[in-house]
Amino acid sequence: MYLSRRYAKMISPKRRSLMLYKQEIEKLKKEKNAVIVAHSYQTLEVQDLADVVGDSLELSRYCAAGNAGTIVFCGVLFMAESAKILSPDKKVLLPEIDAGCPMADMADAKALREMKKKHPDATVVCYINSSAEVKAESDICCTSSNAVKIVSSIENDKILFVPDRNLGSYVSSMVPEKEIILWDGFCPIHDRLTAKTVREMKVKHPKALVVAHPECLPEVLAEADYIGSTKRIIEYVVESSEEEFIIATEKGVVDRLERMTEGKRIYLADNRMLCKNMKKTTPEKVIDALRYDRYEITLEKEVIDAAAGCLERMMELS
Ligand code: CIZ
Ligand code: SF4
Repeated sequence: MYLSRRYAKMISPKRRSLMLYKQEIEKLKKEKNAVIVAHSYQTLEVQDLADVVGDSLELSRYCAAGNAGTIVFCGVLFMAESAKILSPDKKVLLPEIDAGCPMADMADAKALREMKKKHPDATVVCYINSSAEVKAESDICCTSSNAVKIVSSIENDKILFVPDRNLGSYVSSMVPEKEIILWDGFCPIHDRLTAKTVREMKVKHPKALVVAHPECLPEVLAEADYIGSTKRIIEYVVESSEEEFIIATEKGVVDRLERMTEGKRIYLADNRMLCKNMKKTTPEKVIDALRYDRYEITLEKEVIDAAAGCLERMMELS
């Protein structure tokens, strides 16, 4: 894309620099045979640079299926690790090395090994929001889209669920016949939303439907009209004939929905539901990732092999 001087003067400096970034990114992508993928919690500016926007599993699957040699993963560390596990021969780059996930950091492999010793007869199910090492110690992975299905399909009635206690307790309410031992982890962004705030929002917007992510507290889920993963939340709101929604998940989903649903009114349940780690990636960092091949995700072969088994068992069942 060439910007004529006259046209360039008519647009805002911010938009102009974004257009120039896009130009340079396209050039670098061709040179490096690269793709850019972005999670729905990324800023719209970053989402606009991506070849595909979605949840962690969709994005990892997209990367594994394509033939790009380099993947720029705009998200947080566990997501880029999952892409590397499923595409070990590709170069996976995380543009911001400090973009971690506090919930994933609440479980480490050593502590999980100790917990497994206490419950040797339990099947270990790990949420995709976990490190590669935790996946390598687990029997099967799940996402918020398929957690109920995965746990239901396990023959064993005793499950150790790691690390999200809120998603785990939601699954437990849906599959009451299983004994589910919960790890004490949580997402600080979803966990800070209270049922009181949701009730206040309902009073302010009495016609709105409450749509919540299962990482929210059980008391919040009790107030919801619909519970689902980011992908399901987006599908539900887009397809619904209703016009007003209170969204209980990270702000990026609200930004995306506002664009996708003209005329619908979309409210974030609590303005504090903003994941700082997800917002660390910027267009400048995406360009630098492509220019300087940074920051490359590397994992030990044994970790990749064991974690791949955990992810592949999930994919066979979903
Ligand atoms: O799996 C994902 O991408 C996350 C973190 C949440 C979701 O519900 O999609
Ligand atoms: Fe982790 Fe929560 Fe941020 Fe998702 S929103 S990356 S679970 S801290």
